[in-house]
Amino acid sequence: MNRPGIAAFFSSGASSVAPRVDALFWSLVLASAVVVAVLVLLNLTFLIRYRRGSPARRGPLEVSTWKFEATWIGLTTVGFLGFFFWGARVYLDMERVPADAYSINVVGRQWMWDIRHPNGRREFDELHVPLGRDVRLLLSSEDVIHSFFAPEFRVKQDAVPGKTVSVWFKPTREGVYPLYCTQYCGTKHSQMTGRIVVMSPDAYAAWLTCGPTPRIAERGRELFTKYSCSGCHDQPSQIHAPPLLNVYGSMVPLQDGTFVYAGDEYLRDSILLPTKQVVAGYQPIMPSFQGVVSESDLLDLIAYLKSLPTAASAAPQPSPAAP
Ligand code: HEC
Ligand SMILES: [Cu+2]
Repeated sequence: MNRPGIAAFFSSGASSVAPRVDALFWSLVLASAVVVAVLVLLNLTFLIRYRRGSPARRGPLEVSTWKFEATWIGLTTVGFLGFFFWGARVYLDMERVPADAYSINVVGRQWMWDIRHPNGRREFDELHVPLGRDVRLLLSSEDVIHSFFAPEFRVKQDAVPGKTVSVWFKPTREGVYPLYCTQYCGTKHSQMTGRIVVMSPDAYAAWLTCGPTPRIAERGRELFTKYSCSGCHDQPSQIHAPPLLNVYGSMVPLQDGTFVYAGDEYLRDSILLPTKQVVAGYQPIMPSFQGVVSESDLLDLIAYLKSLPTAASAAPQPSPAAP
């Protein structure tokens, strides 16, 4: 599985975006091949026609060529700009995560992929996903830069310490597919491989509940006390800090008059970089927990914050079983 041959290069992929990426890729290859062929043919023709001693005419041209030149320049410009807009479209669709996507946390660590499903089920170097569902991966790293590469899904994204990035894909074929780390990340980088298992939604729902599911929200609550978040945030408190109910999924007013959507990235930033976005009406007194909480504790803390009554709980995330 981890040794794709030349066949993988021509594989039709296993995600909704794969055929679109492939169509663009092969069209670019074809267009480049046509350009190369034209250039090589013209070169050969001229080499032969104007070789030394040939009787070909070498004087100034007597016919006007501007129409020919304008057409040539015009058509190629429009053609290649077409590729630009086509590529931009595919790229933007890959970048924009659908709002109701199913979120799974993926942490890169020397040298493994540590994966957590919404109910707390955890797995290493293996990622189970439901078929036909928009799956969003919240990627982060605990140490160095890793890169999540799932070629059959046409997904490749760096996992950078200190921030979370989202990628998404929609699996279209059941099966087992390779997963790699494509950023040199130390001695055992080459062994940082895994598998992505695409299952039917029913099988996925069953798989999700059959393993051990630690109560991450409860662990998060303990950590909330351990890191003394509760000292400031639990009401009543001597310190003026926002109560964290109804935060997740809401629009938070900031000191500079703007609003920010409180998703996973915002919660993470609030804990690691509290001064980046200061909530309106509060002083920036919250200490940064960068380097204090581990990536794993951070995910549990976030899980706890998300388990509190939230603005989003009015419109709950669809269950993984629902297609
Ligand atoms: C010294 C008191 C203090 C401690 C300790 C503290 N916070 Fe805060 N926190 C604040 C204050 C004040 C704000 C509002 C100002 C700001 O945004 O920085 C805030 C903002 C937040 C926000 C954004 C809230 C919103 O309404 O958008 C989150 C989330 C958060 N804290 C989580 C935590 C977590 C988790 C911990 C423990 C790891 C923690 N805080 C520890 C004082 C604290
Ligand atoms: Cu790596």
